[in-house]
Amino acid sequence: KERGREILVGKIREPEEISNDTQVQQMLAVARSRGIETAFDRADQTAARCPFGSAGLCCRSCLEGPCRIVPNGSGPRRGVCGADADTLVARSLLNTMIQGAAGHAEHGREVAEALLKTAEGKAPYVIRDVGKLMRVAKGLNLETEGKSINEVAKAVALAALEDFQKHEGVMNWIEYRGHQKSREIWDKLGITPVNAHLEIAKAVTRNAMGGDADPLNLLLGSVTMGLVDGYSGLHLSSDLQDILFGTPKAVKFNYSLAVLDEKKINIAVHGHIPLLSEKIVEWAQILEHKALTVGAEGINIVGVCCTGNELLMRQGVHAASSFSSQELVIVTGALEAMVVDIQCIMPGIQQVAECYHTEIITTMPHVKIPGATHVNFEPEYADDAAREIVERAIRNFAKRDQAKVVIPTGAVEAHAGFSVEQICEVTAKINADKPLQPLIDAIKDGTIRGVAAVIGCTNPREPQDIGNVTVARELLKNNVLIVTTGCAAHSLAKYRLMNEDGLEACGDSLKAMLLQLGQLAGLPALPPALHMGSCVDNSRPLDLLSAIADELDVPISSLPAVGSCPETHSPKALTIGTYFMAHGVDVHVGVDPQISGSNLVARTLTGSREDQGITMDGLFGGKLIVESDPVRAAAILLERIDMKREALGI
Ligand code: XCC
Ligand code: SF4
Repeated sequence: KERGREILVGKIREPEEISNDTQVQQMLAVARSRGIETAFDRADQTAARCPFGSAGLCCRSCLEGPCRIVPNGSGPRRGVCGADADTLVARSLLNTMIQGAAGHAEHGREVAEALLKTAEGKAPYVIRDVGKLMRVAKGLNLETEGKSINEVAKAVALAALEDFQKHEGVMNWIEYRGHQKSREIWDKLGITPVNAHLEIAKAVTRNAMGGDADPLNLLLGSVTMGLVDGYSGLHLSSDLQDILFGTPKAVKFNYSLAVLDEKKINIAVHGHIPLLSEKIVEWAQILEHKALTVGAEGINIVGVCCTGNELLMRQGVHAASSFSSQELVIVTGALEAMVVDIQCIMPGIQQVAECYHTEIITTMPHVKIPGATHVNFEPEYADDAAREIVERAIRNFAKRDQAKVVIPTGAVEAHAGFSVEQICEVTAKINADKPLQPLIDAIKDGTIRGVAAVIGCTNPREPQDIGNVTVARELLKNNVLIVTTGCAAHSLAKYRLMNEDGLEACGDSLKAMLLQLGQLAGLPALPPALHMGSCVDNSRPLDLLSAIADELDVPISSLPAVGSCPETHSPKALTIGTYFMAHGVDVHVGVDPQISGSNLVARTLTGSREDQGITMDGLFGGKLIVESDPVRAAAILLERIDMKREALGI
């Protein structure tokens, strides 16, 4: 069997090739010694990837297919229906965008439902940030005068839900948050979304056999998906989650697999939506006394992926793992339950859990895993679900096999919670009337050369953290301010770019600024990488850029700002990237976006405004940069930053 496996598999990577993180290496070795397979092993087993699919040249849109075509070779140049490589690649990209946009839109909608039920007194949540509620309501032009908190919250929730139902006009959240100068371009192109569900349905139908065959038109469809993602997903979710759970403020947390506590009952919360996990934190406190009765010293909640980010941003809950190493949290042998909601949940966690006492608990009716326990989550019964989950974890403690427990040591302390509101609270200590002015001045005089959002995931095929950390360090060295979200933020926390140790990575002027601002914030320094939250919180960097652009009265595309997604695995990251590009922000992707089968598609996305033909850069002022080498990628991003500085005359 082993020999057969070698032939199929090719090269099995050593733990040191898979991750730089010694804890991940250690746990991977433990997993392998126990015969437990993880995503890293499966990435090796499936290393030989289909050349058609990788290039975007495999079409499964109808039952005449699948059609696999070879535009420049000896094989067929068109599918049975006559679709050529440009159409196929543009369609397959749009397919990816639909997945991303739908995922985030559904996240937004679920939070909106929860807010509505809260406002109607049907769900056991409270409005934690009334100030933000009022600001959002005003931004949406809703009446607040003489209304109760719940009345305003209900109006905001209904305005949010309308973004999934409107039959004409423009999404409320675009009217509210969309940057005017970008909006003009979208309106002129006729790509501004009306409502999320309508646009997603339209995109699905245009992508079907016999639908849209024009590659450029399909690419504009992808941009619409970017806007759906950005406004009905990111902005809407961040706004409503801030209203329900509080707008993040500077907070400390620990990062690494070492945050699991051998003496306590450990519960990992994993996925994206904080609706249930916030309740689990609450119930873990309420039921702490029960943990003592089974011989544990308490209950320890740890975060994985973006549910982890949501909890660490607002509650300082420690984070254990990013996406690619999620299974290793179970391999510690000390995890009583892993509770999952939606997105980025590997089905493989169940196989690993079966080697331990860990109970995998799914919670959403549309996200289940065979073999896992399902405790259904509805906002109305959030307390019941959270209570049941915590009680299950407490019961599971007795089944833990202490002989199997291996928890690495040494967690990194990190600072997070940098919402735009928090950043402005700090800079307002320099300029109370215009809180953004100190940042703008620093950008103008070159203290800050540019701003980069290092975002996205970790990917089991890529050496873990290396791309994310290298891009960030290269940019910091050159005085580029880093904001970060998602699993990329986990990488940066792990490598000490979220505490004052990371100052050594910064250029002199950036370092001086972080020290100055840090003191105003009551910290030794602001961390070099400002953690803005989960993936839906990619609304926050855009809000920051929007506000800066407004102050300067320029389009966002004029700002020396870039995005970088060095290690992504997720369609959602491509959709977020497209949303950034639609605002004129260049976006780097470090993994293959599977568009190489069409020169036209690749050129349109990656070409410059000076190039012939239509390009993203020419239309929106931001383009896609595909580069797998993180050092080279950072150099290209710096060039683009300098180009924009020069055009701005700063
Ligand atoms: Fe998923 Fe958001 Fe990517 Fe992490 S960063 S792997 S999308 S959890 Ni969103
Ligand atoms: Fe083949 Fe065209 Fe059908 Fe795609 S839509 S599978 S290219 S016939």
